Amino acid sequence: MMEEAAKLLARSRFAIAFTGAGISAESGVPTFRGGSGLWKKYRPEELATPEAFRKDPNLVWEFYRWRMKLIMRARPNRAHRALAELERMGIVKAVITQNVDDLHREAGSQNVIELHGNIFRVRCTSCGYTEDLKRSGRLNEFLKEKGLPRCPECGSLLRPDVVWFGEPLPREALEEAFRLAERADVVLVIGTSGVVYPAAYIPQIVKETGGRVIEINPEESGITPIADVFLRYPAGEAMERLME
Ligand code: BJW
Ligand code: ZN
Repeated sequence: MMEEAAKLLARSRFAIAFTGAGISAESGVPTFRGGSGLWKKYRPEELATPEAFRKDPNLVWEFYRWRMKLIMRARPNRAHRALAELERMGIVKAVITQNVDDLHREAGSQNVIELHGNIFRVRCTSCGYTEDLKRSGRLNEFLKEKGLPRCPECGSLLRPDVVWFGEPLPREALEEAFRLAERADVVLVIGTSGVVYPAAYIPQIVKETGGRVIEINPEESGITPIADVFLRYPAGEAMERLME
């Protein structure tokens, strides 16, 4: 199985990666679904919605500040690093991620497409103001502040610049991801339950346009039925063995 996957990758002309929360699990970032995916008494899916934010912005901001602190301390793991290495080798052309944690870029991947935004960016709920808190150097200050964050331009509520259920994905990122999927002859799907759309179309498009699907996940997922090779391992171990 491992040899077959390695062969597919080595012989590919245009391989891409499609990643989800599972690739960051070994960095200590909790996944959304399954055993450990609980925060207080809420399921993350109940908090990642515009309705939850309208009803109780304090609760939603408390959740996101907690996640920002956790993710801030997280470091890329050997799976993130292996993907960056595969890009440097010219094998993987792009990483399409559903993650908001920035760990692919920190690991050295250059061509990263973020489908669900980035947790270190905030944006205004009424005007066009956005801020990248890592770049502006205000992340620590922001996390210390109590109460609801306000827009410095217009005073309205700020929100995390991530995509919640029922919201459209960033158009350019989604179009680029679909273009890449149509071109790809191999997609390496790592650590996603494959149930959230339209992101989950990415491996399906690769498959339908004649490409191969390699999946890495310790559990079966929504992608497993279309996987040509299913490597049932945690991401770090599978990527390390694949690189040998
Ligand atoms: C390991 C591991 C280890 C563990 N190694 N692996 C078509 C059909 C059905 C429904 C829909 C559809 N189209 C749209 C919908 C509705 C909805 C949807 O998909 N619902 C389904 C759930 C039923 N989609 C939307 O609402 C999307 N928007 C949309 O469609 O808009 C339409 C529109 C157009 C025009 C105007 C208006 C609207 C938006 C979806 C946004 C998702 N947002 C979130 C939160 C992001 C912010 C944040 O981080 O807080 O994105 S939800 C959450 O799920 C997050 C993730 O990116 C996403 C996917 O989760 P992921 O990454 O797969 O994680 P898990 O936890 O599910 O799985 C982890 C996996 O790792 C597991 O398989 C483990 O086994 C594995 N694992 N350890 C490797 N060590
Ligand atoms: Zn504003």
